[in-house]
Amino acid sequence: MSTLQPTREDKFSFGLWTVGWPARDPFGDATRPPLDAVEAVERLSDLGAYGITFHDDDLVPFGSDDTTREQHIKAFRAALERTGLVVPMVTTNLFTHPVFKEGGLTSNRRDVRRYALRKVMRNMDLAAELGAQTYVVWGGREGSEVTSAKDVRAALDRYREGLDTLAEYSESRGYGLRFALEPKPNEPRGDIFLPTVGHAIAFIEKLEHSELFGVNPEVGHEQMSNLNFTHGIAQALWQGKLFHIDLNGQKGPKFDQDLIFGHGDILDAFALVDLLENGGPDGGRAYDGPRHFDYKPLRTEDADGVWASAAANMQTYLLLKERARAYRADPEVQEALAASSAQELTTPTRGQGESLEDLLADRSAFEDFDADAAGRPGYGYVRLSQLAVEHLLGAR
Ligand SMILES: [Mn+2]
Repeated sequence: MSTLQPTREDKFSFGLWTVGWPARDPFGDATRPPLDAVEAVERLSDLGAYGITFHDDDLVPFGSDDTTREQHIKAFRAALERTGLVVPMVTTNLFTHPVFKEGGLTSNRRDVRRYALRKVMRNMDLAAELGAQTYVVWGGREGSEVTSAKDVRAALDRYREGLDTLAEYSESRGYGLRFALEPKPNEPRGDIFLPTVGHAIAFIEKLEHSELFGVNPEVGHEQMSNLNFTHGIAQALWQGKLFHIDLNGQKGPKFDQDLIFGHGDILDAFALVDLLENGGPDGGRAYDGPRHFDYKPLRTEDADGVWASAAANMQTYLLLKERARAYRADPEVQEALAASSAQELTTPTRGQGESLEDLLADRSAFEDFDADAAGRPGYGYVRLSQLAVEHLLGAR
């Protein structure tokens, strides 16, 4: 294995539910014992992570009484203080308990929606107490199997009302949380509302406090829709809406595989890390938030395999970061980029101060333009693509 050592500056974080997944799936029982939250904090810290995140019910089992709840939180907080691990993000489980089988914030039943709101708000208190800045909302049960049974416009009204209420709560308590909506097309519902990054960003514009809302795109979730994840991230960045990111691996449109980051579409993972690390205006980081892994250690693995998989996520990210840097620094890559006119895309299509009438009067733009000649030369993308592959394979 590679010897790249993650540091806190890399900002790697993990969900408690990832390393803690006992590997129960729809067809089989758990293959691993439950993992204590304190052990998760200690092991992740030892491996070089900087943060840990959780759903309310990951940390405190659903239905625990107040005394038990306090004990869990106390032990967790002590482990954080001992290790220096932080909690950058917190989220709510609105999907496991049968009460949410028809949705949380968009359930047809009003009492369920009110209960869901209160469940989120209680956990927001804890999030703020632990210093979290981001609150993720994944509406896994917000959707339907029977399209005709659900008034989607009414559901979106209720979704908006629920999120507006949560933002109002955060503001009224001075928590200063930013909310990140996590899109997913399906699973566990047949169809989930806000299925892609694009749907979520459009929906956010309709919220009262839209400035407090962004997205938390997950690699596999977009790829389940057969979409280009890096394009989705680039648009989220362009719109100022990349509030958080969930890294993992997926092999095309099928069930949510939650593989180790890079263990699905490695070329897209390479492009993604290049964008995140080198895509800023100064060639630096385009996104400075947590590099959060939301994956599942394979069901075939024992406890050693769980920690090996946590390390593998970070190793793969760091290797891709190193490869992306080498790729950018390679003179041949720069030459190929220049040959493909890549830089020219940053030049505005209209000249400075060029009016619409000027554009219409410019005969070189249309009447005298030789479209056939302009259509002849190639862009040399094969060369660029192969250079990326050679860098990825360590051949350069
Ligand atoms: Mn996720």
